[in-house]
Amino acid sequence: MKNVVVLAGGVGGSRFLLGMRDQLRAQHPDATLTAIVNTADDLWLAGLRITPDLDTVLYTLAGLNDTQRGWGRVGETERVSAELAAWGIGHPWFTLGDLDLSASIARTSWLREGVPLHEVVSRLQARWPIGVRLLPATDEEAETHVVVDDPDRPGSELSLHFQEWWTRYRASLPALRFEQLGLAEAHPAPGVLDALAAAELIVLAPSNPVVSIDTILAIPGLREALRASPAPVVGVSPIIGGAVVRGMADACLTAIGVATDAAAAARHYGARSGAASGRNTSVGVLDGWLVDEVDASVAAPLTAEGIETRAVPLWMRDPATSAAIAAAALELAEQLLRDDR
Ligand code: FO1
Repeated sequence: MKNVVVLAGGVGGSRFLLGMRDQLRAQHPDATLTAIVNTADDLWLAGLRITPDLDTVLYTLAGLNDTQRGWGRVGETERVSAELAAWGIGHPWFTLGDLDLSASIARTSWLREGVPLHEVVSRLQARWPIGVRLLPATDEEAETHVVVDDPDRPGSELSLHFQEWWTRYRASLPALRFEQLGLAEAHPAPGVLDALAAAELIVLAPSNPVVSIDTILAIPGLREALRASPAPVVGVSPIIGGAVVRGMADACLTAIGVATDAAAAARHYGARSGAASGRNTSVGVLDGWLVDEVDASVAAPLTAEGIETRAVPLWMRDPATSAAIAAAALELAEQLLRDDR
């Protein structure tokens, strides 16, 4: 297994990437690991382009992330943020630390010079030997907005940027639908299609299926590239025992009519081939699926539908458990290749 490509969002994706990196270093030292990271959480704030999932992945792989807060840099201060707040710049519900701001200032400075996002990411990550090639899903802006009933004007709809829906309202306003503004004009970032074509394993990290993974697959050409890839596509359930591991995936899944359980998430991604039933056979991407042992009962039915499913411990408590999940994904991929799926 030499070329592994992981589609990932923020925190869950970062932890999984740590495990996959460790596992490949141990088992396949000549392997390359590429992360295609969600950019639909991104936003303009205080004149700066903020890219939360890319930053979370970069900081985590560099060992600089704040594990307590779940975002930003460890050892952070908020002197600039306090000054901006005094002038009413930015949002009180979206805190940017000083070190974190420096990355956004550098990013915005390059973007204003015409440097595309994938090159900005390459420059930012060059400071730390993280051992993973980071690619934004797209260089273009395709931000997730969440349409809700306007709490101040009953009967009318309000479109919120995902970050406001999540960090200000904690996803408490039921989402009527999700929209990715600018999606039709977006293209896979340079390197993304080549990485998928050269992959020997593609993994959907245990990130939010709706606002982190679907938002990557929705970019024109991305889903087709997965379906056309010769590599097995293995997903890791972000739902354990009917509950999300963290974040707001349950609120998101409910909003699109998908049950918050390990089987429904797999069927949402759909089987790429095999005796699949249900609505997703024409757009399905999955060959394999990992569920936690508490969800072992869904393995047989999903396998019968064309999604080879295994039950393994899925709680990423520490680097060792994350590496074990990565090992399980690699083993499942080997089996799928043997079965020539
Ligand atoms: N999440 C919060 O809940 N509150 C915040 O104030 C906040 C600030 C923030 C700043 C930079 C950044 O990269 C991420 C930040 N996040 C914050 C987390 C962010 O909402 C998540 O990383 C993802 O976008 C959602 O999973």
